[in-house]
Amino acid sequence: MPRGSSHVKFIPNYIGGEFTKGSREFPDVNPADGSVIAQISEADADLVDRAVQCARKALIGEWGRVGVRARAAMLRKVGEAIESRFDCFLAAEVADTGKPVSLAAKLDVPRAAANFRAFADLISTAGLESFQTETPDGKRALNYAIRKPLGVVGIITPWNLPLLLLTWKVAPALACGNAVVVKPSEETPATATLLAEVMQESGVPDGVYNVVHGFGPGSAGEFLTQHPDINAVTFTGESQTGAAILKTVADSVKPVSFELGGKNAAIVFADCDFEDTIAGISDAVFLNTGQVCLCAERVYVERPSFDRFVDSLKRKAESLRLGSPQDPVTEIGPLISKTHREKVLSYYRVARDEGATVVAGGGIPGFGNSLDKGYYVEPTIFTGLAESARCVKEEIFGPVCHIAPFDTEDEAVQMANDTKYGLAASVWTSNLKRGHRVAEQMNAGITWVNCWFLRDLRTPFGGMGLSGIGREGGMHSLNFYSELNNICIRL
Ligand code: NAD
Ligand code: 6OH
Repeated sequence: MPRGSSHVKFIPNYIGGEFTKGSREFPDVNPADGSVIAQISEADADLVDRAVQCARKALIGEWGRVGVRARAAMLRKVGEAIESRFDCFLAAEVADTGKPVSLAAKLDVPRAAANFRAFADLISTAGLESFQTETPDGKRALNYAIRKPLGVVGIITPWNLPLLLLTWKVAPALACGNAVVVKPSEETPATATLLAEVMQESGVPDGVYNVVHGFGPGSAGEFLTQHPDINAVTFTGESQTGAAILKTVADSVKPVSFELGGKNAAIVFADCDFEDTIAGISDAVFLNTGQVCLCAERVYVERPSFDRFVDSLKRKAESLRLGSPQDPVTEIGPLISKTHREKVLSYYRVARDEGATVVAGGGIPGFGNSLDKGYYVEPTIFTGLAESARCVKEEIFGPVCHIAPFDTEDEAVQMANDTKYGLAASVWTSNLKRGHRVAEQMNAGITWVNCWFLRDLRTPFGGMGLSGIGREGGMHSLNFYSELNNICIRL
């Protein structure tokens, strides 16, 4: 990768198989200490246009003639190449996000390789429906569908699981024969750019995978979604950004797939396996410093267990090791940015103003070293808020939850569903009949029983309400990233 000055890395765009410099640069900041780790090259409207044209050229060139078997083989190579450069991806992801190295090593990088493998397997075996048709007036026909690429897909992703979420979309898009232009988050550009090197090495033809860097409005994100020659947009990020993108693509009626925010509930019954539940809820609230769209920010606990649960989760929260992302024992890193920390701390203040009891945390930790310049906040637990409080209604996206008691199953279901979002929920009980009964009533795209963020890449993934449009995962991804052409042959 080309380098800028001798001190910081330079992160270029990747267009038509070439690492390309834009006209402006902006800094890539390490959230653990506020230091500048790289200069990122911003793509202007001309460069975004060039990326889209290169993608289109690839579709009518060599890539358009690559069959399913060869595509699957290429995706497997990409998965292997990610694994053989595991340490590079790990270092880049940890430096950009500030997430603990132990987490990125078990979650982000392995999932990126798994995403490519899963869609290589799926596209190799996926069939389509066919029907032998008999009409009322006696005609006979054979109907069958074939899968064609959508064309050029714009992929826009957030900063919380940068490589995992990018590859979750790139892998099925390429499996279906599309060419992509990706716009990773301005906060976390490194791994999308490293992936470009892997694409080159793995024989993916030039123009099939393009990366443009920059921001949303008035920058690469908006230039991409406004571009008349893209055929679809797939986006993961905030609900209000999804709304802005929907408006941008409305006039040209482009297909969209949106995975958006959440205000997810966890329901804990008194008969749960208590220790497992505390460990599970601690992950659900605090993993990745609470910056996972699936995180539980609302925890409802059956009243007989409420005091014990609050006390145990408090002890767990206070025992979590905050520290340098590079330290293998660190469990909690910083938030992504200064601005995001201000947002999270403003919710900590709002909660107090709304009358919350601060059970744990609520402030900024002190380290007495360079980490004090990082964007850390304490893992935080509130109780005592009304269900109408802003901190119970709005997505905070930090290491924080509110815990409220409930008396009946119906009351728990009603409180959990009282949200405009609908991404994920979890139910904790040793009564599996009840686990199913409650899960079935959740207004959510995904409900886990006695677990959280346990993923099978073949299952439908997405949200309802403000949490998204459509589902990806397994065949749902293949169906979004393809045009199905039904052919009817008169027999
Ligand atoms: P964001 O919406 O601010 O940014 C996401 C991406 O969109 C970035 O690449 C950004 O540059 C781009 N963008 C912003 N405005 C744009 C515009 N007008 N046009 C085109 N592109 C634009 O989100 P974020 O802050 O990076 O991520 C955090 C949010 O993402 C949270 O709300 C979280 O819940 C959500 N999220 C959802 C999922 C999911 O699967 N449902 C997964 C991860 C994150
Ligand atoms: C949101 O922050 C996490 C999303 C996770 C996935 O999209 C996934 O496929 O696991």
